Amino acid sequence: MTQNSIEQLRGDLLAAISAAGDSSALEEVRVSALGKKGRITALMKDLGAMDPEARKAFGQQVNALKAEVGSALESRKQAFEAAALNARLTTETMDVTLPVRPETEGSLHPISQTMDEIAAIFGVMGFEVAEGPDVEDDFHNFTALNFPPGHPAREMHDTFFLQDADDGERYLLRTHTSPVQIRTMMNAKAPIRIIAPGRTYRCDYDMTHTPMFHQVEGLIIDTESHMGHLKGCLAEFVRTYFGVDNLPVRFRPSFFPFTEPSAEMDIGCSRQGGELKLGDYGDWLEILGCGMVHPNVLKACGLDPDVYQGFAFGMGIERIAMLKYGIPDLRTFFESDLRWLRHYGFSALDVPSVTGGLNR
Ligand code: 2U9
Repeated sequence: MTQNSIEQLRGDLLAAISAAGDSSALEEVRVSALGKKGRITALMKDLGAMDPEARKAFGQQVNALKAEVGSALESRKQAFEAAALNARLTTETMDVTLPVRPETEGSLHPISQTMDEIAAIFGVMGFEVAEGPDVEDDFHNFTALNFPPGHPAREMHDTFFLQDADDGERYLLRTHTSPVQIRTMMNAKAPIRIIAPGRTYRCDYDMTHTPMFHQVEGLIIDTESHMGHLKGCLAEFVRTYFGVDNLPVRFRPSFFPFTEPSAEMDIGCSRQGGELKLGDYGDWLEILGCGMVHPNVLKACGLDPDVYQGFAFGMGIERIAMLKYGIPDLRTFFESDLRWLRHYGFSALDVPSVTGGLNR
């Protein structure tokens, strides 16, 4: 092939590229030039039969042609893509001022709604939400929380253990969200004011227990918080959450390894006629556990119990959701029954807030 015919080919191909009306026409030009049987590809094949001197000079010309045609194809391709995008942008419009359709399909699960409500109430009191892993080790789930070595909760019977790990550590599914507070105490500086909502796991299944359930726990660590603050904080919580201003509360002594003293809190109710009503009716319903953080727990987290103190509490989220929303059966929370979800679900647009309304 001569110099002139390379020039001729160059002119033909560049003209065909400019003349291509759309991307499929452009693709045809590309294949005719650079495809397996393309005209530039054929030139490359000719190189093999040439003597070294001629091959060098001709090879450079063919390579230059290939690069020039390649970049012309690319810029024409980009021009088509930009034109297609512009066409879409002008024809596909969206009116962002339209109101949201009321019949949106999805809804918030009552557990998510209840967690949001809890976070809104404690948020106003200055608590932050803390999270941690579902898979924990023995130290964060038990040892640091002052569980003695033979405590029944540590046994296979109650706890889901994972298969033995290579590092010799015994991993498990957390049986409460307390490890989150342990991790926070070990990593953050006092004062600490957190709630830890999340999934927890226990090897139990009957009318009132599911192997996975949700808890929220709270923790305050500083140098002066005491049982009086705990009572005020939790009374305020239940009155706001249930929307009953005069809801009576009482505290009964109890025992947990991680708190001393420990207590259980009851709220006022009535069970007359088989119907449960919350309020000042003379009867009592247990709602949560609480206490002052045990000195051994403070020590395990590197805090001096002669300087730091604080209170903690814990409650089951399914239980307080069932009470507020009249959901009679715990197991239905996890059945993914669409009719149940439509009935008990919440609109994602009704974001709970203490001032904006928590109780529909
Ligand atoms: C740290 C220190 C103390 C969290 C607490 C309870 C009492 C409690 C149960 C309620 C119902 C769990 O879901 S339930 O079965 N919880 O009664 N929880 S005090 O105390 C802590 C946590 C972490 C570092």
